[in-house]
Order: sequence, then structure tokens, then C-alpha cells
Amino acid sequence: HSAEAQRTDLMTITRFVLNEQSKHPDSRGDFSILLSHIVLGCKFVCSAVSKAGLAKLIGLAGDTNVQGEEQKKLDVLSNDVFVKALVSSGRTSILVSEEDEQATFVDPSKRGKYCVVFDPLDGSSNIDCGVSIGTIFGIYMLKGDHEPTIEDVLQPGKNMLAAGYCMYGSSCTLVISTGNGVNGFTLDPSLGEFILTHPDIKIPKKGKIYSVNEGNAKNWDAPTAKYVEKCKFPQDGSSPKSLRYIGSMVADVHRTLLYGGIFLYPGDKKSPNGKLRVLYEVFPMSFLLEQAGGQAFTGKIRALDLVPSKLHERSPIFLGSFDDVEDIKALYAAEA
Ligand code: AHM
Ligand code: MG
Repeated sequence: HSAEAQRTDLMTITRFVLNEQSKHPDSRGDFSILLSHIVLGCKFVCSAVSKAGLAKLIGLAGDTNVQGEEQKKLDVLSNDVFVKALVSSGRTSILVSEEDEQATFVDPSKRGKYCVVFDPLDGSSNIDCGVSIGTIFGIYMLKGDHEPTIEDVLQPGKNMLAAGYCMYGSSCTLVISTGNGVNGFTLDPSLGEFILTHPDIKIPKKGKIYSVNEGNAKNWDAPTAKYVEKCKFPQDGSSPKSLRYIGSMVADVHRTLLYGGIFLYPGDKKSPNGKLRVLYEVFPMSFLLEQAGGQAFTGKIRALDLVPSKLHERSPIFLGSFDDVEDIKALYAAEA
């Protein structure tokens, strides 16, 4: 691919997904339609986030979300945009959003075969200081031809058909997997199109970075504490790892995917299940990490094998480079 060809032969996300679909002769294009509605939501949020300071969109809307946190206006707005875009796609039956306590069951006249779980604007505590935030999403297929029920979204992560995130940072980057590797697209604002910029992302087999909120160390369990100690004082002659923690999952995971290393949100004495939510944070990120050649572990099992029993369930999560996750798995196995 010459530079000239790249400038004139643009691989947009729509073109990319249509190419993928043409490999499945029975496909009717439903997935591309669904994805184009997700992409619309991402573009809207990207534009809203970049105008946030200007438009005074920042501030409390007065509501609290299901986790009892104060909701910022941008969260509310992003959620509304995604719900409306997903419903109007005509391809969804059930939506689960971090911002809504209950699942949304789409009106029968607009139903389709997909279920979408999402966090419309993750890392919202970072909005006010301009740090990268993101949208995270996962897509399931309804289990059967029956009336949709909550069981359709309480499926293990390994049943997801696709997962992705969009990071609103110095540029707007959408990373997605449909179960066939991971690809990254960057929004060209002048075109309003996501262009393939990171084809076939593979995470380095081992990394030099660990990423965790060390402020919680006092309550950590022994394997997590031992692991972080090993990162700082390796006993095998290797160099210590660097610490990077943004506190915005999308940004921390994006860096982990590109540079390698490990991201940890462990359980601890105060919060045995950690903080991050299984359906729309842990699962999509674990799906992407595995698709990129890494691993995702809960401290007990492969993260994608979890079977959630409620919509907003939380789980500890350790994800990243294959070898780094092997190390933490070994420490938990020794403990057991
Ligand atoms: P949020 O959904 O309320 O925005 O919280 C999720 C965020 C993640 O983006 C990030 O990984 C984590 O919270 C950071 O938590 P902490 O501040 O405890 O380190
Ligand atoms: Mg979140």
C-alpha cells in the first residue's frame, strides 16, 4: 500500500465491516446497520466531549445513576443518544446501559436480533480536567426465537459476537473486534469517517507497564499485593515495570493493548468484586484483549467464562499481555 494509495483508497469502518460480511454468504447486512448506529453515537459523543468546555455541558444534571454516583450532563446526553440510535437501528431487542438500572426492551415494532450492553461514557470523573474518556460496548445475539428476556443478556462474555470501545482523546479512536482479530479506526473529522489506522492489533506477549490504583493497596489480597511487589522489585534480574494509571478504563486498556503490560482492577477487602462492571466493562475489554492475543482473568477464572447473574454485577479483572497475566494467574493458583 503506497502512501498515495492510502490517501485515495480509504478503508472506512463501514467498508471494512461490509468486506468482513461478504465472507458470510448468509449475512443480510444487519450487523453493519447496527454498527453504523453505534458509530453515529460515537461521533456524537466525540463532538459533544470536544465542545464540553465551550458549551458548558459539564456539570451535574441532578440525577444519580444506579451505582449512586452523581451523573454528569454528558453521561446523560451520551446515554440518550446511544439508546435512541440503537433503538432506531431496528436491529436490537434489549439494551443494557451503565446509566439505566433496568434493561430497555425495544418496542416489538422496532425489534431485531441483537442485544447491546454499553457504558456510554466511562471515566466521567475525568471529564472536568480533559482526560481521555470513552464508550464501551458489547453485542450479543438473542438466544432464540422466543420473546426477549433478561436471560438473553446474562450470557457469558465468550458468547459476545462483537465488542469495542471508542476513546475520546487527542483523537477519536474506535477499536473493535467481531471475533476475528482487533482493528482500530481513527475519526477523520474533516470527513466524518472512521478510517482504518491500526489494522490487526496484536498485544506484545510481555509488557513493561503495570496499571492499577495503588491507593487501594492497604485492602489488597495477597496475590495482588505480591504481584505488584514483583513489578517493582523483580527477583529474576529483569527491570522493574513502569506504573501508568489514568483512571479511565478505556485509556488504560487502549495503552495496554498497544504497548503491552497489565491492567488490574482487583477485588479487595472493602470491595471483594472490585469496581468494574461485568457486562459492559469487563466483558468487552476481555473480548478485545483475547482477540489481540492477550488474556483476561478474574482472579479465579477466564473472565469471558463468567456468567453474570445480574445486569450491573462487578468482577475483579486482570487483563493484558499473555505472559504478564500468566504471572498473576500463577500467584492466585499458589494461593488456592
Ligand atoms: P465510572 O464508570 O464511574 O466512570 O467508573 C469506571 C472507571 C474506569 O474507567 C476506571 O478504570 C476506574 O473507574 C477507575 O477507578 P478508581 O478511581 O477507583 O481507580
Ligand atoms: Mg463505567
